[in-house]
Amino acid sequence: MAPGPRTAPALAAAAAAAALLLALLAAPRGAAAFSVGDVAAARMRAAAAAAEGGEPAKPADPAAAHDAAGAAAAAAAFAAITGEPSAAAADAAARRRGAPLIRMLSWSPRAMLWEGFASAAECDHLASLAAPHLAKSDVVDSDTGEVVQSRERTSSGWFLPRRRADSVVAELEERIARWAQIPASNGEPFHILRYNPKEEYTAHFDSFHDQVNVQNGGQRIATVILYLSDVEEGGETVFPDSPTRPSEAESAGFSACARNGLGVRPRKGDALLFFSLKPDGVTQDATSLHAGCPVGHGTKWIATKWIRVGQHQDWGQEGEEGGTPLEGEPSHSEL
Ligand SMILES: O=C(O)CCC(=O)C(=O)O
Repeated sequence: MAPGPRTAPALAAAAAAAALLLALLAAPRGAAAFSVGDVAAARMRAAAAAAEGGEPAKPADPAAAHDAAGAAAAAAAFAAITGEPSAAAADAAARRRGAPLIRMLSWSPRAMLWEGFASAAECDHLASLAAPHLAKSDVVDSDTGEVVQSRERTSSGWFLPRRRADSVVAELEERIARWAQIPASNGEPFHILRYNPKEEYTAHFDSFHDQVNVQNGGQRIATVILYLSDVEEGGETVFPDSPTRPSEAESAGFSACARNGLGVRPRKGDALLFFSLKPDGVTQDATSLHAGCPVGHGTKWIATKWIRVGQHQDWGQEGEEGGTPLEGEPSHSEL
């Protein structure tokens, strides 16, 4: 069974951590910037000094002293909240417990990854529902409303029938709604895509740049991409205009395409949530431009959930068969 929503202790810990961060941000110069690495280093220095029976050496610079005090306080709070000495140890412990592990990847765009969002059985179920229906991907031209074959998305795809026809689908949609904190009824039906080698989805926005597509449910505010398969090589999702870059270790094995931005490796069961609108819910976030890199080796399966600011009109019509592209695919001529 896939992990459920965050537990109350985890929420309390997150709130305490946020409070600590706010306190540090509100503190005078020198106190705001710290990383988990700084925190761990400060703790180790303090522990070494204590073991030797002395006080930690006092930095000459008052701002540095303030930093060290802030870092030590943050480290103590982190350890008290998580019971773990470092973020890496907390992650490892969370994995051992089977707890959900959500990583904030970037603030521009706002993007986070939930590792192990769906079980292997849930992923296989979605792929097997789609497999008999896959057709070369279409897009809807925003100017003419015509369904045309996509040159930008060379994969094959299928829109799942409406929810409640399938309890696995309904459960995944509810899980997404809890995570994004947006009602499930604002979501378009899942769109399942399969990419064979060399297939890709070139850079595009999920938000619309026309007045036609927003008539049903308003603008797309967020997207969840659920990876239904591992991919041997390539097939990463990439945000080329994000200023955030993964570390060397995180991007080891990435294709050249994924290195050209903030890359996310497709891993079966992981889910990527990102926002196409800024927190005001209106302004489009230019850094949400993204692409599905060409697959090198293997086959990539994903299920995409586009989420609107309002209720999506067809929601609740049960028993409708999928396979018909909905309006709402942005025309690349306008991007
Ligand atoms: O294949 C990917 O990683 C990206 C898919 C995508 O951009 C989409 O479905 O909107």
